[in-house]
Amino acid sequence: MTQCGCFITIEGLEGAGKSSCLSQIERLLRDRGLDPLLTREPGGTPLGEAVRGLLLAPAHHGMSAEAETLLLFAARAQHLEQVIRPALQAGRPVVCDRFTDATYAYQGGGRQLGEARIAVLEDWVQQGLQPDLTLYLDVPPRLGLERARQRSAPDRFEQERLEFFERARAVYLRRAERFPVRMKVIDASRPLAEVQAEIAAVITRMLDDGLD
Ligand code: Z5A
Repeated sequence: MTQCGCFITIEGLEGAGKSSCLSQIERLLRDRGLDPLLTREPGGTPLGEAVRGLLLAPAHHGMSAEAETLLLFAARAQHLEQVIRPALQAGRPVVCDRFTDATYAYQGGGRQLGEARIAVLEDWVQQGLQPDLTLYLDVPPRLGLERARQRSAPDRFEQERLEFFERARAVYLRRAERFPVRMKVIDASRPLAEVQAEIAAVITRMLDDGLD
C-alpha cells in the first residue's frame, strides 16, 4: 500500500456539499493505492460523538460561545490523540469533515468571539499540526441553508439567523486569502458534477506533487 500521511480537511457552510464530496475524495485516494481514514468534527471518537450530540441539540440553545468553543476543542484534543495523529504516523491520509477553520468561522465569526482566544486553544491542542490541504466549498448562506433544510430538521446551528452564516463565510474567505497554499476555495454554488471535477483536479495535483 502506498504511504501518504497527508491531512486533508473539507470546510464550508451547511449545505455546501461536504458530505456529498467525501466519498469522491475517498475514491480518488483509493485509486492511487492509498488507505484513507475518513472522519469528522465535532466527532470522530466516542467522546467526540457524545460532545457532538451536546453541541447540536436544539435543547442547549443557551450554551455560551465560550462553553461551545471549549467543548469543540475538548473533542478535537481527543480526536487528535486517538485517531488523527496515529493514522498520520502510520502513513495513512486523513480526510476530516471540518476542523479548526470551522471554529474560527463559526465561533470566531458567527458567535463573534474573535480570533485571539481560538488561536490560544489551537496552539495548545494542535501543537503545530495543521492540515496539508483544506478544500473550502464556498456557497452563499441562503442557498446552503435551503439545501440543508430540504434534507433534515434544523440542528442548533442551523437555527441561527442568516447574519450568523454571513459572518462565518466572511471569516472562511479571509482565511483562504491568508493561507492560499493550504486553502483552496471551490465555488460550490455550481452543479455537484462541476464541484467534484474541481476537487478531483486539486487532489490529483496534490498527490502528483507530494506522494512519497
Ligand atoms: N461546528 C462549529 O460551529 N465549529 C466547529 O469548530 C466545528 C463545527 C468543527 C455540524 O457540522 C455543525 O458543527 C455545523 C458547524 C458546527 N453547523 N451546522 N449546521 P456538520 O458538518 O456535521 O453539519 P453541516 O455543515 O450542517 O453538514 P451538512 O448540512 O450535511 O452540509 P454538507 O455536508 O456540506 O452538505 P451535503 O449533505 O453534502 O449536502 C446537503 C444537501 O445539498 C444534500 O441534499 C445534497 O444532495 C445537496 N447538494 C450538495 N451539493 C450540491 C450542489 N452542488 N448542487 C445541488 N445540491 C447539492
